Amino acid sequence: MGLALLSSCAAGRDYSWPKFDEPDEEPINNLATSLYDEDGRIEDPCRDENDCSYVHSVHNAPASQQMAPWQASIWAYKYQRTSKLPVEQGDWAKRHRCGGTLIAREWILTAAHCIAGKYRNYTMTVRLGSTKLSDRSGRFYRVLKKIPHKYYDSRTKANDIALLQIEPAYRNGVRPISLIGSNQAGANGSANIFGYGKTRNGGSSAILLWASVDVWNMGACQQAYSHYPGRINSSVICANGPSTDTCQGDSGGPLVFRNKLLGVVSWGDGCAQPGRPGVYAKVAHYRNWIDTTMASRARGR
Ligand code: 4AZ
Repeated sequence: MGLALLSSCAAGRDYSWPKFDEPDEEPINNLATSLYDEDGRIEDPCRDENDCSYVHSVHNAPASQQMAPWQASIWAYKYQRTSKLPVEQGDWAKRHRCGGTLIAREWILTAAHCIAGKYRNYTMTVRLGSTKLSDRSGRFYRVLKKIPHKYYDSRTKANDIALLQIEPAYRNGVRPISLIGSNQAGANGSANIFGYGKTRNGGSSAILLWASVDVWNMGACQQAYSHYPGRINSSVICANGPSTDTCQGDSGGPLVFRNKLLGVVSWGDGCAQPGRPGVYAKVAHYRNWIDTTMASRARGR
């Protein structure tokens, strides 16, 4: 009887528990899988409370899968070895390069700079269902399409937003996040950041971290970045905390406001520098682009 009740509930809702078995993607032979960052460093910053990451506050914590069921880690690598660096540090290494956010079963929202420029000809795969880079949890999903915003400008970082179409992700613990409504476009107050990016010590984090940040008003942020005229406008949101910020490796990842996606990690002057907040692509501003891009691809165009 209990079971019947359960299944009738499930039938009425779009429950997305695994419909089929999803084996892990086969490891790719002859390819190094690496946890090192560009500088060959990696840390698990929360071994010691005091050296936790930029993505860190007094109540800092490693994030659990439940807290961040939509967090993606974008892994990228080149087939050809292109530098003299040790394999595990070079372009050849298959490793975490950027964050991303699952916004629909087959769509990841990320930053354009994560897939443009030198990353254009990297092979990419998206890891979901995991909060640790170093174990075998979660699963890698194939990237079917990379769609940077048409007007992304690598110099000014304008329109630093992109969509990745992946194999549909139905897996326990993996769930898309809702996008912020335009009525909350001017959200202020505190929001949360998540990522595996650089920490206070300069290395990447092997575990997903989160922290709280405050959303700035646009005028204050324009002043903070007055040396970059025109870059702070209604298409971005600025946020940081007293000692928390996103950093390299967090790019493409989420800024979350009341369980909704508010921003996409884009750029900033350094990391966790007082008076220099992180700059995020504002999801509400790109809502049309996101919706129409997903819809047209879904119709196969
Ligand atoms: C980066 O290099 C980067 N403090 C990302 C975020 C911020 C700075 C740099 C924000 O990808």
